[in-house]
Amino acid sequence: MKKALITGVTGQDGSYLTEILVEKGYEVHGIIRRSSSFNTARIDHLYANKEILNKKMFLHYGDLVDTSNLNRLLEKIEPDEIYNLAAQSHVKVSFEVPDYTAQVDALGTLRFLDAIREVGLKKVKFYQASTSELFGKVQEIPQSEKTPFYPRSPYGVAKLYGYWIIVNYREAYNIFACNGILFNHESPRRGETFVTRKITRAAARIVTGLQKNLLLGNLDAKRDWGFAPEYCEGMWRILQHEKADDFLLATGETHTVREFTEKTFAELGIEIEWRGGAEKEKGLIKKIDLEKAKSLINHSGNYKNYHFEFSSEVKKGDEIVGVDPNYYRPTEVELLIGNPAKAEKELGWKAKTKFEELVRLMIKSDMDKVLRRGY
Ligand code: NAP
Ligand code: F7E
Repeated sequence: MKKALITGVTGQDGSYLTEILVEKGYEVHGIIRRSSSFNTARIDHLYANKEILNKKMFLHYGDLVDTSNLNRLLEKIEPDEIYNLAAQSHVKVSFEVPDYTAQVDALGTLRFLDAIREVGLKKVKFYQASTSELFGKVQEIPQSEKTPFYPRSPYGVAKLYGYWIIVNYREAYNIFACNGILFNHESPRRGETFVTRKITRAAARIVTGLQKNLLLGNLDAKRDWGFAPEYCEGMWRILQHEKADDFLLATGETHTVREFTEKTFAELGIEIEWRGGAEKEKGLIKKIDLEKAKSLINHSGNYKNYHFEFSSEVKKGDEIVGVDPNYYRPTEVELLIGNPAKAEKELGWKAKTKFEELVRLMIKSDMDKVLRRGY
């Protein structure tokens, strides 16, 4: 039985990767942080499963800023594969906490690589969660593994250090260390402050009367959005490649935040009309089609005979989207679109879920949560 160690196991990707590796027969060890409130919601279903907890999945307290803790865990677990997913992962927040972001995202990677050397794990394979944010102010369209980097945030710069320290330790010490340069990947488990989930969650709350409107920042930023579980499977494939190397995972399509918003509301039968510009721009309800919303909800199978109605507060002409400049970033990444040709050819990996399907599965999940739990 192979042993994997995952940092960031409580995050979006960590939770999917744990499921994938358990399914493949791995013994999975996850590092969790101490928190003043519960932070294990994404892995609670695994935790509650008696066949999995302490049989196939083991949890350990730790933190990427604690060197002695990492050394002890590596000595105790002796993993075959390490997936370093832990990070202060929010780009906007990294402008507020740049030092901490560097401590975790840059030096955390170094601490881990050094712990591998210290403990003498010669055969271990190491996956580093690198990111399309390395491309920042893009030097080429679309971006590939060969495109020069130009990060635009403390997060991007910290991850750039992580990227290069992986390459350096691979070359200097022959460690099997790989970068996965992953473009944005989303899911129903995406954190609620990232834009996709913020939109689908707000839309579900607006049509049910729990929230009045949705305030966003830059509506015209473009992203290459894929589906997270597919990208986590790609991480595993990267470590199974015969030679340690760096790979880019993306869909090859790009869409604006505005399109994501329009598509989300369209799934609920709401057509948006945009008025005004820049900070004064507003999204108003142009048309409402209740049957469309009903078909989305009933399609999930959970609400076959459920009589869904829009909240009485939702009417034609309502301003349901607005712009709040507080969500702008001091330096923005305007356009990302990846070329995944190398991963497709050498790993046989391909993004299957494209934009429309991604939006649909996320809004369906948030409608389900609102109707089931009323959150
Ligand atoms: P996420 O949901 O924000 O999860 C981050 C994880 O890191 C959480 O488990 C968090 O723990 C943990 N963490 C944060 N600081 C830590 C520290 N000091 N020590 C130990 N653990 C710490 O992120 P994600 O979307 O799953 O992304 C996974 C990784 O891929 C991250 O490194 C991210 O930067 C990178 N990435 C993500 C994307 C994307 O589109 N999702 C794309 C490219 C790269 P808590 O649960 O306790 O907060
Ligand atoms: O922003 C714009 C925002 O925060 C996407 C992380 O997983 O992917 C993620 O980073 C775009 C940006 O993701 C709001 O300005 C508009 O242009 O969802 P996001 P991100 O910054 O792309 C990369 C690959 C990672 O590596 C990161 O870890 O949307 N935007 N209005 C907004 N963004 C947010 N969060 N909130 C808004 O209200």
